This record gives sequence, C-alpha cells and structure tokens, in this order.
Amino acid sequence: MALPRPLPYNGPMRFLTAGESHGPELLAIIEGLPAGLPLTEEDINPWLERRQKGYGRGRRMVIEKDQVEFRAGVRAGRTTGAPVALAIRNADFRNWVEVMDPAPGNEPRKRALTAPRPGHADLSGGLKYGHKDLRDVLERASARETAMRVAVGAVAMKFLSLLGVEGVGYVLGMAGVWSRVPFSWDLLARIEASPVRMTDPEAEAEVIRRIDQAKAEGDTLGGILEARFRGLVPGLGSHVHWDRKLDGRLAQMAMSIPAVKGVEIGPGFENAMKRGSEVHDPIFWSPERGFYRETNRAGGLEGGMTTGEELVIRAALKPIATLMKPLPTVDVLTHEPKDAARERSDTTAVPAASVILCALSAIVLAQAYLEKFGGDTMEEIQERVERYRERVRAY
Ligand code: EPS
Repeated sequence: MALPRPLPYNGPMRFLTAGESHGPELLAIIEGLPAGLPLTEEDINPWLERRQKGYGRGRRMVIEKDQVEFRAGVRAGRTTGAPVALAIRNADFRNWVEVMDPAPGNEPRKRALTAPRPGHADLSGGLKYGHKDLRDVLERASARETAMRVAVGAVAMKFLSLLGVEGVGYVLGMAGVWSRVPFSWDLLARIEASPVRMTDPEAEAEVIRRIDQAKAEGDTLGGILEARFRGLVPGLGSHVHWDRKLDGRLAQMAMSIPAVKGVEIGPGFENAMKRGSEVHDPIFWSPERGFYRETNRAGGLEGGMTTGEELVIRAALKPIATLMKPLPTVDVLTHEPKDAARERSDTTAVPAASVILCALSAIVLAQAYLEKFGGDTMEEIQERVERYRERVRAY
C-alpha cells in the first residue's frame, strides 16, 4: 500500500490554498493560529493592494480590486483558535464563467491553450497530468495564486507585529538597472510611494523607461527582490536537523513564488567569492546590548538560526514567460511548429513579487515563532517571547 504523501510542512500554522486564476475565488485555510490575535480585514487588504500595484502590470489588475473575506475562525475582531478560512473573489470570473464551468458540457472547451509557452508550467504540467488543453495547467500555475498567499502572509505579519517584528519588501534592481541608494528603514514611505518599489529615484526613472520599451517590443522583464525583517529574536529555526534550518525553509518559500530562480541570504553570492575574514561578522558584547554585531554580512542567519540582527532574504525573478512577441513552440495537438500562446499578461511583476517575498517570508517566521514559543493564546506567546528576550539579554 502506498504511504500517504506527507505535507511539506506539518508544524503549527499549517495552511493550504485553492483557486484558479479565472475561477470564482481563491481560498485558504490556516490551522494553528493562537486565539486572541486581533484581526480584521483591514489588516490584510493593504497587503493585497500593495501586491496589485507596480509599474508594468497588465489590464487584469484594473479589473481586480482584491479584498479578503473572513469565512471562519474570526469573531469580534479576534481569532478564536479555530481554523481561519479566507476567500478572495476573482472579479474577472464574470468573463470566464463558461470556460471555467466545473460541469461537463463545454467541450470542446473555449479558449483552449495548446501552444505551450517556453518558461511557463504549460508543457511540463501537460505532460505530467495528461492535459491537452493547457489551460488546466496555467489556471493554477498562474501567479494569481500569490494573492491568497499574501493574505495568509498578512495574517502572519499581524502576528509578528505583536511580537515587535517589522518587515518590508522592495526591489534592489530590475530591467538591468541597480538601485544605488542603500536600504534604510527611513525610506519606507519612499518605497511605498515608488511605482517600482525602489529606494533610488534615478534608477526608478530608468526602470520605468525600460518597462515602457519592453512593453512596446512585446517583451518582459525580471529583477532582484529583497525582504527585510527587524525585531526578530535570535534562535528561530535550529541547527539540529536539516529540515529545521530556517534558511532552508525561507529559501523553499521564496522559490515557491512563480518565476523565482535564485535565493540568497544577505549578500550570499558575493560573500562566496571573498575571504572568510571579509565575510563573517565579529561578535561584541556590552552590558546594555548583550551580544551584538556591528556588521550583518550573514543576513541575520547563522547555523540555520536567526542571530537577532536584521534578516535579509534576496530572490531573483526571471522575466515573465508570456511574451506578446512569442517564442517558437510546438502545438500539443498537431505537433506543428507554432508561436507560443499569447495570454493577456504583465510586462513585469517584480515590484509585486517583492511584496510577495516579504509576506511569504513572514509565514515562515510566524511558524518559527510558534514552534519555539507554542501557546494557545496570543497573550501566552507574548509572555513567553518577553521572558526569552530577558534570558537572552542576561546570557
Ligand atoms: C498571470 C497572468 C495575468 C496576471 C496574473 C498572472 O493574468 P491574466 O491572464 O488574467 O491577465 O495579471 O496575475 C494576477 C492575476 C495577479 O493577481 O497577480 C500569469 O499567467 O501568471
């Protein structure tokens, strides 16, 4: 008898999502949140709005105005400890009712996709699941799914904020242009106001020009995202077993964002080409601060555990696979050469992906807090975190 496939993560704050890009709605169930976490839709909606923004998005984002709806687990503005169920409606569904109809009778299906896009899930998904209408693959492979995971991430951010943790996602470089203004927490308002979530206004202007150019030429663009968190306790994650190492878990989450092809913690790749003496962060101690570092080239993680310094996660997002000036492919029905399918899409989603990276990393961090501090109520967890902070200060 085949053994049941284990869930990739089975600790506290498990969650699953469901929903197609053009189906009626996106869904999530989060199990394992403590009771007493203050939570309203207004804790989540600003994250959804942020994820929808960004210069270079397509017409779909004009159709949607993502708003979460609580379906279970929240009463009178607080979690009850029961599973929290979330929904986000797809406004575009009204244009796809017949195509997405679960009942039989619409074959041959309207808007079938048979010319797999190089770089998309279309062909591998079609081979694996036996679909000849690759819409059955793309509807779920679509980055639309990240709307719901950002909603789950916003719940995690709310939980973390009550433990003194802040997080942000922004763009380090895109379209071949690097930001030359280093990140600082004083620049949060600037990042929020930037149409490409960059710290550097000059780089931003050049990026916008390049997005316009790529769009006019039917092409797409990628970039490098960074998420940062401050206020974390040291010792989240663990060195004792491979699947408890926090860097590995953050990397898995980052890689699960569609089109992410590389992840590093802090300047991981740059560090690899240097000497150890230039890379590792000397340790200091003072009665006021306890143990601390003056540099953070480790990006806030050592031995698979947080150091207590800022956590820095970087990810590389490849250019979107749907090209208006398509690449060659082969039709899966006729086996004839063809241009790859052209679906309405974005020129770039790099700014949105930086929001996604932050929200999804927050899920991993919230899980790590729950693993370390347990607790059925928010108050219990807050007390335990405070006691641990005292212990760390006195170490
Ligand atoms: C996507 C294609 C576009 C994007 C979509 C991701 O959707 P559509 O095909 O409906 O125009 O807008 O992103 C979202 C819907 C979203 O919410 O981010 C794709 O193929 O991945």
